[in-house]
Amino acid sequence: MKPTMDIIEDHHVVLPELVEDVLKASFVEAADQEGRGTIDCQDVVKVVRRALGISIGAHDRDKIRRKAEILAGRGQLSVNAFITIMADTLTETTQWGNLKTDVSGYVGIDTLQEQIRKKVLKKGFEFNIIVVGRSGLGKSTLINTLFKASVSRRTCVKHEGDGDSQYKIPKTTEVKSVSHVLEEKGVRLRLTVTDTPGFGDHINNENCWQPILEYINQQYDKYLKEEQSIARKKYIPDTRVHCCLYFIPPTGHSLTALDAEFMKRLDKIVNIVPVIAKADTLTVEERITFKLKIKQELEKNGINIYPLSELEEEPDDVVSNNKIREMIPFAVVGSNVQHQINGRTIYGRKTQWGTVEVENRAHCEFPDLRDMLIRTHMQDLVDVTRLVHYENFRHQKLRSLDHRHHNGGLNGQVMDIENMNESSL
Ligand SMILES: Nc1nc2c(ncn2[C@@H]2O[C@H](COP(=O)(O)OP(=O)(O)OP(=O)(O)O)[C@@H](O)[C@H]2O)c(=O)[nH]1
Ligand SMILES: [Mg+2]
Repeated sequence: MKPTMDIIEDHHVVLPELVEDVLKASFVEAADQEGRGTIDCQDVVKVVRRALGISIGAHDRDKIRRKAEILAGRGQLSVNAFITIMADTLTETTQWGNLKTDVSGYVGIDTLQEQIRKKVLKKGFEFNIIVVGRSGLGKSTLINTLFKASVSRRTCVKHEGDGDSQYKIPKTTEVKSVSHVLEEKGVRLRLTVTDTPGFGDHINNENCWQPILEYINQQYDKYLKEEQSIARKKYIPDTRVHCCLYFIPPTGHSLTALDAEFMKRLDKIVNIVPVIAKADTLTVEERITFKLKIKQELEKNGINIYPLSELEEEPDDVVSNNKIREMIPFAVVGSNVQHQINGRTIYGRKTQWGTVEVENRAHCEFPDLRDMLIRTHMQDLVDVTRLVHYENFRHQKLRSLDHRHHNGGLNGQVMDIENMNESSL
Protein backbone atom coordinates (compact mmCIF):
# COMPACT_ATOMS: atom_id res chain seq x y z
CA MET A 1 0.00 0.00 0.00
CA LYS A 2 1.48 3.34 -1.01
CA PRO A 3 1.45 6.20 1.48
CA THR A 4 -1.33 8.66 0.79
CA MET A 5 0.65 11.76 1.73
CA ASP A 6 2.28 13.82 -0.93
CA ILE A 7 5.91 14.42 -0.08
CA ILE A 8 7.99 15.88 -2.83
CA GLU A 9 11.33 16.81 -1.36
CA ASP A 10 13.16 15.34 1.56
CA HIS A 11 15.32 18.13 2.91
CA HIS A 12 15.04 21.42 1.21
CA VAL A 13 16.38 24.40 3.09
CA VAL A 14 14.53 27.64 2.62
CA LEU A 15 16.58 30.72 3.33
CA PRO A 16 14.84 33.38 5.36
CA GLU A 17 13.93 36.44 3.30
CA LEU A 18 16.18 38.64 5.37
CA VAL A 19 19.20 36.48 4.63
CA GLU A 20 18.32 36.41 0.94
CA ASP A 21 18.22 40.19 0.87
CA VAL A 22 21.66 40.40 2.46
CA LEU A 23 23.00 37.88 -0.08
CA LYS A 24 21.58 39.82 -3.02
CA ALA A 25 23.13 43.02 -1.70
CA SER A 26 26.56 41.45 -1.30
CA PHE A 27 26.29 39.99 -4.80
CA VAL A 28 25.79 43.46 -6.26
CA GLU A 29 28.31 45.12 -4.00
CA ALA A 30 31.09 42.60 -4.54
CA ALA A 31 30.96 41.91 -8.22
CA ASP A 32 27.98 43.27 -10.06
CA GLN A 33 28.06 46.99 -9.57
CA GLU A 34 26.83 47.63 -13.09
CA GLY A 35 23.71 45.65 -12.28
CA ARG A 36 24.02 43.07 -15.07
CA GLY A 37 22.44 40.42 -12.82
CA THR A 38 25.36 38.06 -13.31
CA ILE A 39 28.92 37.74 -12.07
CA ASP A 40 32.00 36.10 -13.44
CA CYS A 41 32.24 32.50 -12.24
CA GLN A 42 35.81 33.17 -11.11
CA ASP A 43 34.59 35.73 -8.58
CA VAL A 44 32.23 33.42 -6.72
CA VAL A 45 34.52 32.64 -3.78
CA LYS A 46 35.23 36.33 -3.32
CA VAL A 47 31.49 37.05 -3.12
CA VAL A 48 30.81 34.20 -0.69
CA ARG A 49 33.66 35.43 1.52
CA ARG A 50 32.30 38.97 1.39
CA ALA A 51 28.77 37.81 2.25
CA LEU A 52 29.82 35.68 5.22
CA GLY A 53 32.57 37.98 6.47
CA ILE A 54 34.78 34.99 7.32
CA SER A 55 37.61 33.17 5.58
CA ILE A 56 36.77 29.97 3.74
CA GLY A 57 38.86 26.79 3.91
CA ALA A 58 40.50 25.33 0.77
CA HIS A 59 38.16 22.34 0.73
CA ASP A 60 35.05 24.53 0.80
CA ARG A 61 36.55 26.90 -1.80
CA ASP A 62 36.95 24.04 -4.27
CA LYS A 63 33.46 22.81 -3.59
CA ILE A 64 31.96 26.25 -4.18
CA ARG A 65 33.93 26.69 -7.43
CA ARG A 66 32.79 23.29 -8.69
CA LYS A 67 29.15 24.08 -7.94
CA ALA A 68 29.48 27.47 -9.65
CA GLU A 69 30.90 25.86 -12.78
CA ILE A 70 27.96 23.49 -12.96
CA LEU A 71 25.38 26.24 -12.48
CA ALA A 72 27.00 28.91 -14.64
CA GLY A 73 26.12 29.60 -18.24
CA ARG A 74 29.09 30.75 -20.37
CA GLY A 75 31.19 31.41 -17.28
CA GLN A 76 28.55 33.77 -15.84
CA LEU A 77 26.66 33.09 -12.62
CA SER A 78 23.20 34.53 -11.97
CA VAL A 79 22.09 35.87 -8.61
CA ASN A 80 19.66 32.97 -8.14
CA ALA A 81 22.39 30.42 -8.85
CA PHE A 82 24.58 32.23 -6.33
CA ILE A 83 21.81 32.01 -3.71
CA THR A 84 21.46 28.27 -4.41
CA ILE A 85 25.18 27.82 -3.82
CA MET A 86 24.95 29.82 -0.60
CA ALA A 87 21.96 27.79 0.61
CA ASP A 88 23.98 24.59 0.10
CA THR A 89 27.01 26.05 1.82
CA LEU A 90 24.95 27.22 4.78
CA THR A 91 23.19 23.87 5.06
CA GLU A 92 26.49 22.10 5.40
CA THR A 93 27.88 24.23 8.18
CA THR A 94 26.92 26.27 11.22
CA GLN A 95 29.48 28.88 10.14
CA TRP A 96 26.98 31.41 8.89
CA GLY A 97 29.43 34.30 9.29
CA ASN A 98 27.59 37.61 9.39
CA LEU A 99 24.34 36.13 8.15
CA LYS A 100 21.82 35.69 10.85
CA THR A 101 18.18 36.28 11.38
CA ASP A 102 16.94 39.08 13.54
CA VAL A 103 14.35 37.82 15.93
CA SER A 104 12.23 40.38 17.66
CA GLY A 105 12.81 39.97 21.37
CA TYR A 106 14.74 37.67 23.62
CA VAL A 107 14.95 34.04 22.57
CA GLY A 108 16.82 32.58 25.51
CA ILE A 109 19.51 30.60 23.75
CA ASP A 110 22.16 32.22 25.93
CA THR A 111 20.97 29.94 28.73
CA LEU A 112 22.50 27.15 26.70
CA GLN A 113 25.77 28.32 28.15
CA GLU A 114 24.99 26.30 31.24
CA GLN A 115 24.02 23.33 29.18
CA ILE A 116 26.84 22.96 26.75
CA ARG A 117 30.56 22.60 26.78
CA LYS A 118 32.88 25.34 25.65
CA LYS A 119 34.01 23.50 22.57
CA VAL A 120 30.52 23.09 21.25
CA LEU A 121 29.81 26.69 22.09
CA LYS A 122 32.51 27.96 19.80
CA LYS A 123 31.52 25.72 16.92
CA GLY A 124 27.86 26.45 17.22
CA PHE A 125 24.98 24.32 18.15
CA GLU A 126 22.37 22.60 16.02
CA PHE A 127 18.84 21.79 17.00
CA ASN A 128 16.26 20.23 14.69
CA ILE A 129 12.54 19.99 15.29
CA ILE A 130 9.82 18.41 13.14
CA VAL A 131 6.09 19.13 13.32
CA VAL A 132 3.68 16.29 12.61
CA GLY A 133 -0.09 15.98 12.72
CA ARG A 134 -3.35 16.04 10.82
CA SER A 135 -4.01 18.72 8.27
CA GLY A 136 -5.16 22.16 9.42
CA LEU A 137 -4.12 21.85 13.07
CA GLY A 138 -1.84 24.89 12.95
CA LYS A 139 1.58 23.27 12.46
CA SER A 140 2.89 25.86 10.01
CA THR A 141 1.41 28.65 12.13
CA LEU A 142 3.18 27.37 15.24
CA ILE A 143 6.50 27.29 13.43
CA ASN A 144 6.02 30.95 12.58
CA THR A 145 5.06 31.67 16.17
CA LEU A 146 8.19 29.91 17.39
CA PHE A 147 10.35 32.17 15.28
CA LYS A 148 8.24 35.14 16.37
CA ALA A 149 6.69 35.48 12.94
CA SER A 150 9.88 36.80 11.44
CA VAL A 151 11.16 33.62 9.96
CA SER A 152 8.80 31.82 7.66
CA ARG A 153 7.41 35.00 6.15
CA ARG A 154 8.13 33.53 2.80
CA THR A 155 5.35 31.01 3.18
CA CYS A 156 2.76 33.65 4.13
CA VAL A 157 0.84 35.41 1.42
CA LYS A 158 -0.04 38.95 2.40
CA HIS A 159 -3.56 40.06 1.56
CA GLU A 160 -5.16 43.44 1.52
CA GLY A 161 -7.13 44.28 4.62
CA ASP A 162 -6.37 43.97 8.26
CA GLY A 163 -6.66 41.53 11.12
CA ASP A 164 -5.97 37.82 10.99
CA SER A 165 -6.92 37.49 7.34
CA GLN A 166 -3.91 39.61 6.40
CA TYR A 167 -1.45 36.71 6.43
CA LYS A 168 -2.59 33.46 5.00
CA ILE A 169 -0.50 30.34 5.40
CA PRO A 170 -1.06 27.93 2.54
CA LYS A 171 -1.64 24.23 3.09
CA THR A 172 1.69 22.48 3.34
CA THR A 173 2.33 20.08 0.46
CA GLU A 174 5.95 19.07 0.92
CA VAL A 175 8.48 18.47 3.63
CA LYS A 176 10.38 21.68 4.03
CA SER A 177 13.03 22.76 6.49
CA VAL A 178 13.67 26.32 7.53
CA SER A 179 16.98 27.06 9.23
CA HIS A 180 17.90 30.13 11.18
CA VAL A 181 21.10 31.03 12.89
CA LEU A 182 20.44 32.85 16.10
CA GLU A 183 23.10 34.42 18.21
CA GLU A 184 22.82 35.65 21.74
CA LYS A 185 25.69 36.62 24.04
CA GLY A 186 28.19 34.72 21.93
CA VAL A 187 26.12 31.53 21.77
CA ARG A 188 25.34 30.51 18.25
CA LEU A 189 22.47 28.21 17.46
CA ARG A 190 21.21 26.90 14.19
CA LEU A 191 17.57 26.10 14.72
CA THR A 192 15.91 24.11 11.95
CA VAL A 193 12.22 23.39 11.93
CA THR A 194 10.87 20.91 9.42
CA ASP A 195 7.29 21.42 8.35
CA THR A 196 5.38 18.42 7.02
CA PRO A 197 2.09 18.09 5.16
CA GLY A 198 -0.83 17.22 7.39
CA PHE A 199 -2.50 13.85 6.96
CA GLY A 200 -5.98 12.55 7.65
CA ASP A 201 -7.72 14.10 4.63
CA HIS A 202 -8.09 10.76 2.90
CA ILE A 203 -10.65 8.04 3.44
CA ASN A 204 -7.85 5.56 3.67
CA ASN A 205 -5.08 6.86 5.91
CA GLU A 206 -3.25 3.57 6.04
CA ASN A 207 0.51 4.02 6.16
CA CYS A 208 0.26 7.81 6.31
CA TRP A 209 3.16 7.71 8.80
CA GLN A 210 5.49 6.15 6.25
CA PRO A 211 6.90 9.38 4.71
CA ILE A 212 7.59 10.90 8.14
CA LEU A 213 9.32 7.75 9.43
CA GLU A 214 11.30 7.66 6.21
CA TYR A 215 12.37 11.27 6.54
CA ILE A 216 13.58 10.78 10.13
CA ASN A 217 15.43 7.57 9.27
CA GLN A 218 16.98 9.18 6.20
CA GLN A 219 18.62 11.78 8.45
CA TYR A 220 20.11 9.04 10.66
CA ASP A 221 21.28 7.21 7.58
CA LYS A 222 22.93 10.33 6.18
CA TYR A 223 24.79 10.85 9.43
CA LEU A 224 25.88 7.23 9.62
CA LYS A 225 27.18 7.31 6.05
CA GLU A 226 29.25 10.42 6.83
CA GLU A 227 30.65 8.78 9.96
CA GLN A 228 31.64 5.70 8.06
CA SER A 229 33.13 7.45 5.06
CA ILE A 230 36.86 7.01 4.65
CA ALA A 231 37.55 10.72 4.22
CA ARG A 232 35.41 11.57 7.20
CA LYS A 233 34.67 15.26 7.70
CA LYS A 234 35.90 16.83 10.90
CA TYR A 235 32.47 18.26 11.29
CA ILE A 236 29.40 16.30 10.22
CA PRO A 237 26.30 18.42 9.61
CA ASP A 238 23.63 17.20 11.97
CA THR A 239 20.19 16.98 10.41
CA ARG A 240 19.00 14.29 12.82
CA VAL A 241 15.59 15.18 14.23
CA HIS A 242 15.93 15.95 17.93
CA CYS A 243 12.28 16.53 18.70
CA CYS A 244 8.95 15.75 17.09
CA LEU A 245 6.03 17.98 18.03
CA TYR A 246 2.95 15.82 17.56
CA PHE A 247 -0.28 17.81 17.11
CA ILE A 248 -3.38 16.28 18.72
CA PRO A 249 -6.75 17.59 17.45
CA PRO A 250 -8.66 19.54 20.16
CA THR A 251 -11.70 17.26 20.09
CA GLY A 252 -12.09 17.16 23.87
CA HIS A 253 -12.89 13.44 23.58
CA SER A 254 -10.00 11.06 23.29
CA LEU A 255 -6.98 10.15 21.26
CA THR A 256 -8.06 8.76 17.90
CA ALA A 257 -6.86 5.36 16.75
CA LEU A 258 -4.92 6.99 13.90
CA ASP A 259 -3.01 9.34 16.22
CA ALA A 260 -2.25 6.48 18.63
CA GLU A 261 -1.00 4.29 15.78
CA PHE A 262 1.13 7.10 14.39
CA MET A 263 2.78 7.86 17.73
CA LYS A 264 3.37 4.18 18.47
CA ARG A 265 5.50 4.03 15.37
CA LEU A 266 7.25 7.33 15.94
CA ASP A 267 8.27 6.73 19.56
CA LYS A 268 10.75 4.06 18.52
CA ILE A 269 12.79 6.50 16.48
CA VAL A 270 12.37 10.03 17.83
CA ASN A 271 11.60 12.09 20.95
CA ILE A 272 7.87 12.83 20.83
CA VAL A 273 6.43 15.89 22.55
CA PRO A 274 2.64 15.85 22.12
CA VAL A 275 0.74 19.14 21.98
CA ILE A 276 -2.98 19.91 21.98
CA ALA A 277 -3.49 22.03 18.86
CA LYS A 278 -5.69 25.13 18.74
CA ALA A 279 -6.18 25.07 22.52
CA ASP A 280 -8.17 28.31 22.30
CA THR A 281 -11.10 26.23 21.06
CA LEU A 282 -11.42 24.44 24.42
CA THR A 283 -12.76 25.88 27.67
CA VAL A 284 -10.53 25.79 30.74
CA GLU A 285 -12.38 22.75 32.15
CA GLU A 286 -12.38 20.96 28.83
CA ARG A 287 -8.66 21.51 28.52
CA ILE A 288 -7.95 20.00 31.95
CA THR A 289 -10.07 16.89 31.40
CA PHE A 290 -8.79 16.42 27.84
CA LYS A 291 -5.20 16.58 29.04
CA LEU A 292 -5.84 13.94 31.69
CA LYS A 293 -7.61 11.72 29.20
CA ILE A 294 -4.77 11.99 26.67
CA LYS A 295 -2.20 11.14 29.35
CA GLN A 296 -4.17 8.03 30.32
CA GLU A 297 -4.52 6.96 26.72
CA LEU A 298 -0.86 7.46 25.94
CA GLU A 299 -0.09 5.19 28.87
CA LYS A 300 -2.76 2.65 27.95
CA ASN A 301 -1.37 2.43 24.43
CA GLY A 302 2.19 2.06 25.68
CA ILE A 303 3.36 5.17 23.84
CA ASN A 304 6.69 6.44 25.13
CA ILE A 305 6.86 10.17 25.04
CA TYR A 306 9.70 12.49 26.00
CA PRO A 307 11.12 12.69 28.71
CA LEU A 308 11.88 9.00 29.13
CA SER A 309 12.08 7.97 32.78
CA GLU A 310 14.57 5.16 32.13
CA LEU A 311 17.22 7.73 31.28
CA GLU A 312 16.99 9.86 34.40
CA GLU A 313 20.18 9.73 36.40
CA GLU A 314 20.34 12.84 38.56
CA PRO A 315 17.69 13.81 41.12
CA ASP A 316 17.68 17.26 39.45
CA ASP A 317 16.64 15.66 36.17
CA VAL A 318 13.73 13.92 37.87
CA VAL A 319 12.47 17.21 39.30
CA SER A 320 12.71 19.15 36.04
CA ASN A 321 11.33 16.26 33.98
CA ASN A 322 8.40 15.82 36.34
CA LYS A 323 7.46 19.44 35.73
CA ILE A 324 7.40 18.73 32.01
CA ARG A 325 5.44 15.52 32.53
CA GLU A 326 2.79 17.46 34.41
CA MET A 327 2.38 19.89 31.52
CA ILE A 328 2.36 17.37 28.67
CA PRO A 329 0.51 17.55 26.33
CA PHE A 330 1.14 21.30 26.06
CA ALA A 331 -2.05 23.14 25.15
CA VAL A 332 -0.79 25.55 22.50
CA VAL A 333 -2.13 28.41 20.43
CA GLY A 334 -0.30 29.75 17.40
CA SER A 335 -0.45 33.04 15.56
CA ASN A 336 1.69 34.99 13.17
CA VAL A 337 -0.35 38.17 13.46
CA GLN A 338 0.52 41.02 15.79
CA HIS A 339 -2.09 43.03 17.68
CA GLN A 340 -1.97 46.14 19.81
CA ILE A 341 -3.34 45.67 23.31
CA ASN A 342 -3.12 48.51 25.83
CA GLY A 343 -0.11 49.89 24.02
CA ARG A 344 1.66 46.51 23.89
CA THR A 345 2.33 44.67 20.66
CA ILE A 346 1.55 40.99 21.04
CA TYR A 347 1.14 37.91 18.87
CA GLY A 348 -2.34 36.57 19.31
CA ARG A 349 -5.69 35.56 17.90
CA LYS A 350 -8.37 38.21 17.97
CA THR A 351 -11.96 37.13 18.39
CA GLN A 352 -15.13 39.11 18.93
CA TRP A 353 -14.90 38.52 22.66
CA GLY A 354 -11.19 39.16 23.19
CA THR A 355 -7.67 38.31 22.16
CA VAL A 356 -5.80 35.14 23.02
CA GLU A 357 -2.16 36.04 23.55
CA VAL A 358 0.22 33.28 22.53
CA GLU A 359 2.95 34.43 24.90
CA ASN A 360 0.67 34.80 27.92
CA ARG A 361 0.95 31.86 30.31
CA ALA A 362 -2.56 32.56 31.58
CA HIS A 363 -3.90 32.02 28.06
CA CYS A 364 -1.99 29.03 26.73
CA GLU A 365 1.10 26.88 27.20
CA PHE A 366 3.07 28.00 24.17
CA PRO A 367 5.63 29.82 26.39
CA ASP A 368 6.14 26.65 28.44
CA LEU A 369 6.69 24.58 25.30
CA ARG A 370 9.18 27.11 23.92
CA ASP A 371 11.04 27.27 27.24
CA MET A 372 11.32 23.52 27.37
CA LEU A 373 12.59 23.27 23.81
CA ILE A 374 15.02 26.14 23.81
CA ARG A 375 15.89 27.06 27.37
CA THR A 376 15.79 23.96 29.55
CA HIS A 377 15.77 20.69 27.61
CA MET A 378 17.51 21.33 24.30
CA GLN A 379 20.75 19.62 25.27
CA ASP A 380 18.90 16.66 26.73
CA LEU A 381 16.80 16.23 23.58
CA VAL A 382 20.00 16.23 21.53
CA ASP A 383 21.66 13.73 23.88
CA VAL A 384 18.72 11.33 23.90
CA THR A 385 18.56 11.46 20.11
CA ARG A 386 22.25 10.71 19.82
CA LEU A 387 22.52 8.11 22.57
CA VAL A 388 19.21 6.29 22.23
CA HIS A 389 17.47 6.81 18.89
CA TYR A 390 20.51 7.14 16.68
CA GLU A 391 22.26 4.27 18.48
CA ASN A 392 19.22 2.05 17.89
CA PHE A 393 19.22 2.95 14.23
CA ARG A 394 22.96 2.39 13.92
CA HIS A 395 22.79 -0.93 15.73
CA GLN A 396 19.99 -2.24 13.55
CA LYS A 397 21.51 -0.99 10.33
CA LEU A 398 24.96 -2.40 11.04
CA ARG A 399 23.48 -5.67 12.19
CA SER A 400 21.54 -6.04 8.99
CA LEU A 401 24.64 -5.14 6.96
CA ASP A 402 26.67 -7.60 8.99
CA HIS A 403 24.08 -10.23 8.31
CA ARG A 404 24.32 -9.52 4.60
CA HIS A 405 28.10 -9.61 4.87
CA HIS A 406 28.02 -13.10 6.37
CA ASN A 407 25.79 -14.12 3.54
CA GLY A 408 28.35 -12.79 1.09
CA GLY A 409 26.44 -9.59 0.30
CA LEU A 410 29.15 -7.02 1.05
CA ASN A 411 31.95 -8.23 -1.21
CA GLY A 412 34.27 -8.84 1.70
CA GLN A 413 34.17 -5.23 2.96
CA VAL A 414 34.68 -5.03 6.75
CA MET A 415 33.04 -2.44 8.97
CA ASP A 416 35.22 -0.28 11.17
CA ILE A 417 33.01 -0.55 14.24
CA GLU A 418 35.65 0.64 16.74
CA ASN A 419 36.12 3.90 14.93
CA MET A 420 32.45 4.50 14.58
CA ASN A 421 31.91 4.16 18.30
CA GLU A 422 34.57 6.70 18.98
CA SER A 423 33.18 9.26 16.59
CA SER A 424 29.62 8.97 17.77
CA LEU A 425 30.63 9.91 21.31
N1 LIG B 1 -8.22 28.77 16.60
C1 LIG B 1 -6.99 28.55 16.17
N2 LIG B 1 -6.72 28.51 14.86
C2 LIG B 1 -5.45 28.29 14.45
C3 LIG B 1 -4.38 28.10 15.39
N3 LIG B 1 -3.24 27.92 14.69
C4 LIG B 1 -3.56 28.00 13.39
N4 LIG B 1 -4.88 28.22 13.23
C5 LIG B 1 -5.61 28.38 11.97
O1 LIG B 1 -5.80 27.08 11.40
C6 LIG B 1 -5.68 27.12 9.99
C7 LIG B 1 -4.63 26.11 9.50
O2 LIG B 1 -3.35 26.46 9.98
P1 LIG B 1 -1.99 25.88 9.36
O3 LIG B 1 -0.90 26.41 10.21
O4 LIG B 1 -1.93 26.08 7.91
O5 LIG B 1 -2.20 24.32 9.65
P2 LIG B 1 -1.26 23.09 9.24
O6 LIG B 1 -1.32 22.12 10.36
O7 LIG B 1 0.06 23.59 8.83
O8 LIG B 1 -2.05 22.49 8.00
P3 LIG B 1 -1.44 21.56 6.80
O9 LIG B 1 -0.36 22.35 6.17
O10 LIG B 1 -2.61 21.28 5.92
O11 LIG B 1 -0.96 20.30 7.48
C8 LIG B 1 -5.33 28.56 9.64
O12 LIG B 1 -6.51 29.22 9.25
C9 LIG B 1 -4.81 29.15 10.94
O13 LIG B 1 -5.03 30.54 11.04
C10 LIG B 1 -4.71 28.15 16.79
O14 LIG B 1 -3.86 27.99 17.68
N5 LIG B 1 -6.02 28.37 17.12
MG1 LIG C 1 1.12 23.41 7.12
